Amino acid sequence: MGKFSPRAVAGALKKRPLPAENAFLNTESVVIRITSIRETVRRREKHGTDTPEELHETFESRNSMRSDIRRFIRKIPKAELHIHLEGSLEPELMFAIAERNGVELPYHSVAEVRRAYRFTSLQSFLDIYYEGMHVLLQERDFHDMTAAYLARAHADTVRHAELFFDPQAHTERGIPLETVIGGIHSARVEMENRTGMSTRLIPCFLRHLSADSAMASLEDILRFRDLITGVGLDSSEVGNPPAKFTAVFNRARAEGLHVVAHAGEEGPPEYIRQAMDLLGSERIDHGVRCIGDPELVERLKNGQIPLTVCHLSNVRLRVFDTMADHNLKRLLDLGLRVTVNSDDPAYFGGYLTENYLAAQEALNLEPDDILTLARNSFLAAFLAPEEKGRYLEELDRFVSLFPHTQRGKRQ
Ligand code: ES4
Ligand code: ZN
Repeated sequence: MGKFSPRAVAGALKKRPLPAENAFLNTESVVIRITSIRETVRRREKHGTDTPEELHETFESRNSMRSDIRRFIRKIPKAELHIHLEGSLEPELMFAIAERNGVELPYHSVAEVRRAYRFTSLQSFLDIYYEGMHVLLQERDFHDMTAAYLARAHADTVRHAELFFDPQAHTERGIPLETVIGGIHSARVEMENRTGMSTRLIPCFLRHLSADSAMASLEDILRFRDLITGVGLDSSEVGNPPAKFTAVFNRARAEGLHVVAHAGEEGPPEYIRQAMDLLGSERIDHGVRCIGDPELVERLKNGQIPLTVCHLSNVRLRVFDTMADHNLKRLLDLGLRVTVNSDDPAYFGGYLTENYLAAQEALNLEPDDILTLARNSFLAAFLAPEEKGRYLEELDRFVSLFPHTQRGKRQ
């Protein structure tokens, strides 16, 4: 008997009465409905459908099941650990800011902007991404961009977000770092007060620029040491190995900053090793190309080094041909500490719920996989143990409403 069969779910429900506090989650019928719809769809797929009525019913069932799963995904408490704030700048806001700043964009409409978002590689994206952020001039612009992202994240039940931004992309254009950090920080404080969510800031160094430029940027950043949790490394990966920035990251670690780095997105497994061995990277951003190196996979597993995976991004940047080809589920099944993240949601077509949903659909994730991903997101966060504990307890309370996700409860 499958774990989604009505009998299994009904039996579990009997043993464990559901707390009646959430309008969506508290009814037995919803859980049983997900189960029976899923069974029906599977049976139909196996044995085929014959009448148009049955086909229609299958279609309806699919839609209904999809909306139930979507709701489960949206509601589950989670953390986001890999989001570039500048990559959350939606075309609508880009236009509004451009207008108020008197900046001319090379596009006439939002639709034209979106049409330009067809990428063939990381670099083809980065060229457009750096161009897009040219509208950001005033503190208010950084504030509005950050507030818009955090409101969107809150709607996805993101309880904790660690926010990347690219100081050099702004200071190189003559925008002082206080303008950038001032805007981001005030939005953070406002949204934390309004929603109770927590946030952290992680400025990243642009690896296509020199190590000297990164070191100068670090000194600039250290003027705001109290507002910063860690540092990261992003931009054009191939040809700019982590080794180039060893001295910069030594200095950052000496300041007690956390360290992360993009590695193994387009670059080879060797870059992941360098990120850990030379930079002291505590998490690997992307890291999906580790799969070509079994020894490295073993090391990532044994050390439970978190990978902040962004599969919508990977498919849009052609790291994988299709979502069905993505190795997220494989990495998860190998026991790696995988997390799901949105990277540059305004450019890649989805925030966190869409990312989870895309993986669920293409890779057939079970509820327990979703739970593991959410749990991993808190375990991998740069939070004090008691803060982590608080979020994990909330997750446990959520889980207790779903008897068919027992495996996810304890790891
Ligand atoms: C990025 Cl997807 C990605 N990769 C590397 N650097 C980045 N900066 C913003 N998005
Ligand atoms: Zn990234």
